Amino acid sequence: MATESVTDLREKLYKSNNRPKEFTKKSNNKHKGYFNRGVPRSKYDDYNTEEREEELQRVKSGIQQQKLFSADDCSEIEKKIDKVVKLSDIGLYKEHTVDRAPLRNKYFFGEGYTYGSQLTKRGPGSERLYSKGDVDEIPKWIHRLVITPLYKANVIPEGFVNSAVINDYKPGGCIVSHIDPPHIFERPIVSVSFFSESALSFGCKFSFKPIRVSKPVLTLPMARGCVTLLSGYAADHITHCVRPEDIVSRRAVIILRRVRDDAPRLEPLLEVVSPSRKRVIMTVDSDSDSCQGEKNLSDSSSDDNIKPVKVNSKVICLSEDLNHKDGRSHTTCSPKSVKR
Ligand SMILES: O=C(O)CCC(=O)C(=O)O
Repeated sequence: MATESVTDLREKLYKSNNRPKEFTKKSNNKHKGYFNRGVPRSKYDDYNTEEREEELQRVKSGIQQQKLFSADDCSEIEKKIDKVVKLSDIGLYKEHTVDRAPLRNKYFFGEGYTYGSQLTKRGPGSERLYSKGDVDEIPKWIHRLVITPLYKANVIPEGFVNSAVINDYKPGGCIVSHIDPPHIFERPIVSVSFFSESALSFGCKFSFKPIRVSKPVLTLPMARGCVTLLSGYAADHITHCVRPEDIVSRRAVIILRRVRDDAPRLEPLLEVVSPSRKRVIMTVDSDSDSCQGEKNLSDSSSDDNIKPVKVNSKVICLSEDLNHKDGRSHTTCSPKSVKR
């Protein structure tokens, strides 16, 4: 299949906007919506001026910004971010620490969680924290260079942060509209921007192929070295996003949050080698309340506390038969799994 080499979503936007009329028309008939030239409409587009203004004030009431990090501070932190990228490139982080996408990479420290297409059951409220230890710890430099200055400036209480995420965007990268899951994260949501100025937009609707974003209720500038706090209405009642057109050169953000004590969590996985040399990946059922509504398939197991699982839609329960006649090891995939 011929692939178009497009590394920047802004280029895609430009190309689709400048398609010859006839081609666009024809394509519209054949592939309804694919070459839709109109931006999507959000519910806010139906608001009158007064309603829009009221909405804007509600959003603004939940936003605080402060320029806390100097250009020198930023340079030092940016070097550390580059180091994180290098460590990731040579594979030194745990699997769930790093989430790669073509135009943005995410690095989860302290806590990580399932979201978006990683979810077997999709949608808000389905997000789950990974098991303790499934992502790398918050690097010391994040504590020293970012978190400590924040509590010294009374932005957050000492000990508040237990999750730090670095988003590293290439030009034209984006994050679609979302609300940080309230069952996972306390408020406020704190972020600090690096490398270049960008913007956080509120109340946008996205459409795809080509990517399009509706008119925001608010586009909040995110300057290099600027701290942004979202709480109340801005965090809980309106979505936020980063539009592709607002990342014009490399930008990174460090998002500092507190995971709730009662946030739902996936159970830890254990790899167990049984005496019969069957290799299976199992969970320790340490808290039966965390499996509410799940069909317990461990009944036939000799150990009620362990059961095979399916993670992120992939069957990972393997049975390794080492006794083939040809002497080679064969790995077969057997669907002995339960859905999370
Ligand atoms: O890049 C930003 O400033 C916001 C990112 C964000 O909202 C997220 O990763 O959840």
